[in-house]
Amino acid sequence: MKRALITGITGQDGAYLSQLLLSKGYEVIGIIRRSSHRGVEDHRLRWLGIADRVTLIDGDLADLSSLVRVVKDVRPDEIYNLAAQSFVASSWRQPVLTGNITAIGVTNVLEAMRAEAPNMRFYQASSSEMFGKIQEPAQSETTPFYPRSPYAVAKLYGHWITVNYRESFGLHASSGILFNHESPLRGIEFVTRKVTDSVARIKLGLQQELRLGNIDAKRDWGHARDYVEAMWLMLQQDQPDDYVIATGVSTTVRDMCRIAFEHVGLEMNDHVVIDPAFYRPAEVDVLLGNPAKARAKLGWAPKTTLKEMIVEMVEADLKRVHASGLLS
Ligand code: NAP
Ligand code: G4F
Repeated sequence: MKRALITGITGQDGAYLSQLLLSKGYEVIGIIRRSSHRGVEDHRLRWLGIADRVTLIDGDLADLSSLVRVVKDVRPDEIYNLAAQSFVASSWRQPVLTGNITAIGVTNVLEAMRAEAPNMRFYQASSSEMFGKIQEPAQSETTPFYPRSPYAVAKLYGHWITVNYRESFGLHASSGILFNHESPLRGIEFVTRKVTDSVARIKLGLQQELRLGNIDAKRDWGHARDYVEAMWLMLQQDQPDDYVIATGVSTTVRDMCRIAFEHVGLEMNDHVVIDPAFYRPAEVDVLLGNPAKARAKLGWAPKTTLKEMIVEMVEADLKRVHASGLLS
């Protein structure tokens, strides 16, 4: 039985990756940071019905000693580094924390691995945000980076330190440059989930308006369930490498939002209010990935269209609101 260690197991991707690895017969261990709200952090694992099939161990990406201890105790075959301060908008308000976790945290995990288990395989969660002010119309592994937020700057550090440890120490360390991926388990602060949750509430009469920022921004959106499969495939290759994971289709926030409202028979213009409070100090106007390398070398392709995913998210949020008891 293979053993996987996942940092960020309580997040969206950590939950779907756990589900995938369990289905492949892995033993799954995750790092969970200390909180005074014990018992609620594993809500995504519970949503997927797998909370009692994974083991959670205390640790924090900011604390090298905790990572060394966990790697030494667990001795995993594969480590997936998904933990991060991952919300771009927060990274301007908490730039130092973002750097400490999203950038230096990667070195901490790599150092724990180098010291305790240099033969394990490592996955780094890099991001299309690193392309920022895009230098080519469709971004691939060879497109130059131009980060536009403290988050993207931190991710760029995490990306290059992964490449550096691979080249310096011969580690099997791969980096997935993943474009935006969403699901019913997406955090409520990200735009797709903010939209689908609001659409459900508006449909059920609990809310009237939805306040958004720049709805002309374009993103290449895929489903998290499809994207975690690419993470796993990267670590099954003989040689470590870097891969862009995307759909190759870019859509405006406006059009994504329209799909969600239309699914419940509502007109978005009756409810959406543009609020400058949600504009960012520097915006990434458009992202469009070229996943040709992943298709050719990993045999990976996305399975879910944007429309299918948004409908799944709206339906899940309608169920959640019903179950919350707010309607009674
Ligand atoms: P997410 O839902 O925000 O999950 C982030 C995870 O990191 C959570 O489990 C969180 O724990 C954990 N974490 C945060 N700070 C930590 C710390 N100091 N020590 C240990 N754990 C910590 O993010 P996601 O959407 O699943 O994304 C997974 C990774 O892929 C992230 O690195 C993200 O930046 C990257 N990425 C995401 C996308 C995307 O579109 N989703 C695209 C490209 C790259 P708590 O539950 O305690 O908060
Ligand atoms: O959903 P978002 O917050 O995602 P963003 O900034 O693209 O970052 C996500 O994807 C990255 C991969 O490219 C990840 F690395 C990162 O961790 C995260 O998962 O915003 C998407 C777009 C932006 O252009 C934003 O300005 O939507 C625009 N937007 C418009 N109104 C809004 C809103 N975003 C949010 N969160 N909330 C709004 O009200």
